[in-house]
Amino acid sequence: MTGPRSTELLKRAERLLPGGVNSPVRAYRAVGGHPPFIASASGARLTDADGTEYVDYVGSWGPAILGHAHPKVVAAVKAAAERGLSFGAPTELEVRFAEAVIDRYPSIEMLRCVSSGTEATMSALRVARGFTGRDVIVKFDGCYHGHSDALLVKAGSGAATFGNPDSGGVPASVVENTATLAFNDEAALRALFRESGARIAAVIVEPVVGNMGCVPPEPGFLQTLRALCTEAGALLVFDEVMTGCRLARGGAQERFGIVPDLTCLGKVVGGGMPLAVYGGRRDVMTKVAPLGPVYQAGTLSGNPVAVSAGLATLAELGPETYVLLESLGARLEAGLTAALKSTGTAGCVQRVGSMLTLFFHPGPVRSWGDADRCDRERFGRWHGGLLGRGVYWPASQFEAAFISAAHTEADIDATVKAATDALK
Ligand code: HOZ
Repeated sequence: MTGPRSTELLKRAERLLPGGVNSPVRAYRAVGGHPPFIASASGARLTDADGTEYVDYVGSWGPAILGHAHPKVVAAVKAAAERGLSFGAPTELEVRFAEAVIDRYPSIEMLRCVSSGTEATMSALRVARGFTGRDVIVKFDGCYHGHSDALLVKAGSGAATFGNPDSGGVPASVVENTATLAFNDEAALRALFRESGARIAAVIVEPVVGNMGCVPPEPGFLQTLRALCTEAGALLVFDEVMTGCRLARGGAQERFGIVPDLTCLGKVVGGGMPLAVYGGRRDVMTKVAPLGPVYQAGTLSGNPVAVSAGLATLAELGPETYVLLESLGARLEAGLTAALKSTGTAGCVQRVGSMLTLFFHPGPVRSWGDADRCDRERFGRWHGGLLGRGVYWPASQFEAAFISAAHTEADIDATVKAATDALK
């Protein structure tokens, strides 16, 4: 039950905003109940408009890796804001930010800042098409790469949550060059490359899927993908908007030892501000205007306040942060797995580092075909039980939960207790 102030705000919001929200996964229609309206956040905790406090596992859908309102990030943002909010001109901060990203991602030789993950993936694919002179892009069912037209095909995240994996309003002609495959299906991948490899501009993939819940790649899958792309002259695009700087300092590509041609980053690199990145091989990125013919632009791209938040966040993410995130993640995974067992619930917990999902499916969940068979109704009841016990969990079976460096072992243990009680 949300409090009276959130309920009143939702009523006002529903008259003004579709579903009362500015992004569909924030609405609680897939889980029942109403979303609490958030008034403030600090560390691992959110406080809603009624003063109720929650331990947060959404983390703004990924950016809050240090916890909310980290003092150093807030100080950097304040200092930047006092120097001016936006110039629409180059700044030293952008150069330092690009250096910081490239230092973490050896596969990125040049990058462009944009304002959202959607822009990053859309632009990366435009560059891939411009570079290769080919039209076909390949994505995997249940992966979500933002809401640009060509990528809203068999999409995960909110699109899957609300039953619109192929969105309305997208002309068939726009998606006729988007091919889709099941994630982790190596045989289908090989077959597609055998038939159409010479027509493929790029394959875009979440190396660890977060947008159908957390689904890791099976051993060898990413390696096969890399080899097939290289052989066919197609570009491999890693969408690391969720995994970037989260699963390791250099993201999933460092963790799995794969070198993509292009990478998309967002969320963590923006430190909670609207900032994302696409970048990669120099010979590919020099096709971007003004060096090359592929056009892409943005008034707020590389915004100084956003870049300051990103730089301050990256500076705080040392090796010890990843050790901490791994151990907190393992603790939550073990606790939730025990909760499923002790309550006799058919479910499984899948985790990579600090990304995790409890699926109401006996598991393993290897692809969208598996995820789609989860017990959504059971997830909704569990979600409501968590919320009532002060745990703010993603309001969709098909979104990963995130742990931050501000969570403590005591938070995790209290969450496991709440999760167990909510399963009973
Ligand atoms: N892109 C985020 C991860 N699925 C969700 C945020 C949103 O769509 O609002």
